[in-house]
Amino acid sequence: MIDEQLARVGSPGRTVVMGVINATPDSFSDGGRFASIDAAIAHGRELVDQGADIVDVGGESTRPGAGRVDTDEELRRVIPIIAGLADDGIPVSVDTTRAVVASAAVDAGACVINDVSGGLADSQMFPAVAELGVPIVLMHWRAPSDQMDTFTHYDDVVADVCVALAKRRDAAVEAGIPLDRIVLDPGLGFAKLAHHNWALLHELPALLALGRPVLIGASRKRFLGAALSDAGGTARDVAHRDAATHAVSALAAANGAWGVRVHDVVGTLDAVRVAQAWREGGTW
Ligand code: PMM
Repeated sequence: MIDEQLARVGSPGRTVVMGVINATPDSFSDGGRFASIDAAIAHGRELVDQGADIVDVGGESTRPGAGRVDTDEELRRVIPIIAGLADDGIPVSVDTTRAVVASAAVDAGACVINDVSGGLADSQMFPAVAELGVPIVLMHWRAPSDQMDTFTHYDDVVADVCVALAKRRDAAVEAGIPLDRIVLDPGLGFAKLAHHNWALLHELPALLALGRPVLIGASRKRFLGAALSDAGGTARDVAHRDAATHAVSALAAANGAWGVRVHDVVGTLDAVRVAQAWREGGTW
């Protein structure tokens, strides 16, 4: 079952396309904060014009090795962008591991919390989200970004991730978040080597068997670059990974993913629409 609020985002009759807005220092490096906020809001509108169902706004980089930003800075980065997009009626999720940021984001108009730590980074996250009454994405996470590359040992990555996600799902329910407001995400690239990511994609049905919608975030990630290495073994650079991202989105959609989190919406929307037509097999 899908909660009414999640259904607002999540029932376009195909896999949901979540467009990414990273309000991180790189995006603030040119021309000052206000210009960047305006640019981020404009980019969010563009993603929706291109067909994104929801825009995910994050103010803290989660790339491997990244350090933390303080709470006030995270709030300064994301809240004006969320408010600007929500004022336009755009569904917005906030990519945060902090309960206070989640609460401020919902006050500013966000309608989904995307917590890459699955509630582990902040013990107040689940109680806050239970109170806020919004859906939450629980991603598989083992350690903060500056440590996660040392947490890549799994006995059986698919089984281990499923068990860990089931625990987070149950802990969220225990804290008062209704089961039908929970989305699960295997956390591709988070404390995972390339072969772990592929195993998780290959075994998407095992994740779906946890009984909740599944979000897949593969967009432009390192493991795609590695899969597209040239004859000399050099990985494909990040600027040329969108076709691979589209392929993953199509396959994820064809295999039952609820949503895909991507930077490039245009090609992704085509991919998930093709997957949907394929799944339906001409029965419309
Ligand atoms: N990946 C990143 C950030 N947030 N959220 C979810 N739910 N799933 C993900 O896979 C995910 C995420 C890191 O990717 P980026 O730096 O390219 O945004």
